[in-house]
Amino acid sequence: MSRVHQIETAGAPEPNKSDLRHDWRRGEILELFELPFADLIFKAATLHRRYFDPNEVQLSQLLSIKTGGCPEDCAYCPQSAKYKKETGLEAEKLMDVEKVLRDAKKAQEAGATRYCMGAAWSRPKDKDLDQVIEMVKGVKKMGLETCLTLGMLDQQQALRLKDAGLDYYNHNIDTSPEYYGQIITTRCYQDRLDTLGFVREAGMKVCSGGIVGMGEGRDDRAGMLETLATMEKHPESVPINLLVQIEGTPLAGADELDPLEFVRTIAVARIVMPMSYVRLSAGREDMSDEMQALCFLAGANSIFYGEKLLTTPNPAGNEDLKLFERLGIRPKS
Ligand code: SAM
Ligand code: DTB
Ligand code: SF4
Repeated sequence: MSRVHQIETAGAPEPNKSDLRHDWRRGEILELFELPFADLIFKAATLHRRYFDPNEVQLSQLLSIKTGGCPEDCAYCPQSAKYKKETGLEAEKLMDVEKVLRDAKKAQEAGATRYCMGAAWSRPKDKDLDQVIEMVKGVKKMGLETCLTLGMLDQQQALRLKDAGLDYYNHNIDTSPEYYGQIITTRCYQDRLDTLGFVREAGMKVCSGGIVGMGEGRDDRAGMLETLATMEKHPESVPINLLVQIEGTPLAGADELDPLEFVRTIAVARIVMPMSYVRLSAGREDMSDEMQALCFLAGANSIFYGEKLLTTPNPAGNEDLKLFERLGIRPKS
């Protein structure tokens, strides 16, 4: 390793108290959003390299193990049964364990280190959890990190998943508490926080973030980050999704977010949660290489990898690797 590289990334592994805060106020977060762009990116990049190698990006691959037919009404989601007539998305049953394991193996061979399995459920039934646990065990045996996103959990279910060896549970808060009611009416913000509490108490790592570009204001983007950054322990993984607009869902046709505002959101997430992985999540198909490069500069250090998210396309793996090469980024091993 060159001396220059050592100096640049020789960050203190121990958290500095003034960096790692849990008492962020909305106004302070908004002040970060309002900084001149260069100042904001510099601040975020400085923290990024204090705690991470800025030239390393973690790769997570997703699979929808149970698609469509969901009873919730999330306005962005093509998998809600409520918009089925408009989206034409057919509900499928839970996938076979073997098929999931074959896909996980391919993801690993392509370079992913974490495998995330998602189900279009409001909450899993205990019977379904038996089959999902077999998937987790099989994927873990391959040496991949495991992540599930199955909707709300109760305390017992969280403990069962922990016992099965699950590493991460993903459950997004999606937006600010104030804007949430505009997006979902079938469950409330507190339900989400309760599930995250059970996941944390059970001893699993938390993956939680949200979506921007849903017509929310900057105050809501700040409010979403405030909720995450004031948790007793920050989520280890923070996915920031740019809305993928899907024909037939209520959010199709929403005003597009200024790409630089998206980059600002990534930078602010990096600043308020300096030790978390900030994932550039859904929406990369609509981002230029230059926009993604700015996001990495602003502190994003994880992506969804592989040509499909849950139901929508994602850039092909070789395209991502080409971009990494141009930027001197290495996939995290
Ligand atoms: N049903 C479970 C739940 O909602 O918790 C798990 C699967 S759900 C599809 C996982 C997350 O995907 C949602 O919380 C949301 O943040 C994200 N998501 C869904 N549709 C999206 C879209 N069209 N654009 C961006 N993100 C989306
Ligand atoms: C997350 O924050 N984003 C992912 C994952 N966690 C489950 C899902 C994105 C879904 C995008 C729309 C689709 O493919 O259906
Ligand atoms: Fe269901 Fe999850 Fe889609 Fe909401 S985001 S409709 S809970 S699959």
